[in-house]
Amino acid sequence: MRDLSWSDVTPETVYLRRRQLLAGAAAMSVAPLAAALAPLEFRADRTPPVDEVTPEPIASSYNNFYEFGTDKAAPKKHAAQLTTDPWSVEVSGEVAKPGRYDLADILKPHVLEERIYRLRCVEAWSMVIPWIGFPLGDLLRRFEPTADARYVAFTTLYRPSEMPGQRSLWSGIEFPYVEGLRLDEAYHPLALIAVGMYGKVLPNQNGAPLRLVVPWKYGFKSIKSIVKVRLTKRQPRTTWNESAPREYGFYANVNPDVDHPRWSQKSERRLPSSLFDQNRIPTLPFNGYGDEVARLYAGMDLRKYY
Ligand SMILES: Nc1nc2c(c(=O)[nH]1)N[C@H]1C(S)=C(S)[C@@H](COP(=O)(O)O)O[C@H]1N2
Ligand SMILES: [Mo]
Repeated sequence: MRDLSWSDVTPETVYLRRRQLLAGAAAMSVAPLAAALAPLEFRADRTPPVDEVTPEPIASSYNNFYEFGTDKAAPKKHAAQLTTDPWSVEVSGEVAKPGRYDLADILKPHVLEERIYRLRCVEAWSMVIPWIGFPLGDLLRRFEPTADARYVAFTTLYRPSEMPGQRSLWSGIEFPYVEGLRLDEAYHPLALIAVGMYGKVLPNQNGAPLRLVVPWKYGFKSIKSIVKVRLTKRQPRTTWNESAPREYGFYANVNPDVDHPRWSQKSERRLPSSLFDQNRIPTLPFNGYGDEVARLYAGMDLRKYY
């Protein structure tokens, strides 16, 4: 499965992957997730990747998930203790249908797709991951946002008993982790709610049981282990922007022309990367998704709205 390219994703492999996903869910004893996934159809995505898929062991062991520690190896080490069943998502704000939705109800109507997306961390490393999920917009529409809804805000689980990073005084950010998007960004078909990767249920360290993936933005927008979704009139607060406003903006579109104050954003280390072979490649505007998303920002000064 390592070097899976787009042309390899035939209906059979997609079918196989669905079975693996279900088997994975059963093996991980996430029974409700397995039950919720069982009736789902799988559909292949239309966005062809141009790069090679990152080896799965790297994508599941080199993580940013401050709830489990700031070290890249900490999430894999500690996230096994996270309970992802039962899980529910509280939907509130500018919607006609607020409420607390069980994970199974969240997933039920959606067709899962595999989408191979680049993930570009602001720390200048990147990966290419075959995600499994469905469009965020399809989920939001079910809650019937009102005419006043202009943004969507997300919150990660706050459970210090299972998240050692939330008990630490050293993380540099406040918990719970929060993120947000403008509603038109959220409705863009590339914005994904992911529940799996590499044909399996998401490992806890990658944000189980459900997370956001916004491939044209820096990784920190892709908030993990979501428990709250709120539609708002005003731009919501976001964790990294509050922690260091000069370094991390609300928009966070991948932009090689706007340097991080402490390092360049012109290139990235495509994992696997080592001391001897950094595997450095140029960073593309909007992480390479400019043809699809640049129109969302027409007329905006992207140096000001970084
Ligand atoms: N709740 C939460 N979500 C988070 C983070 C985090 O620390 N906490 N880190 C973000 C950052 S900075 C990145 S680069 C990606 C990393 O995703 P991955 O570990 O699945 O590759 O998750 C993002 N989502
Ligand atoms: Mo990141």
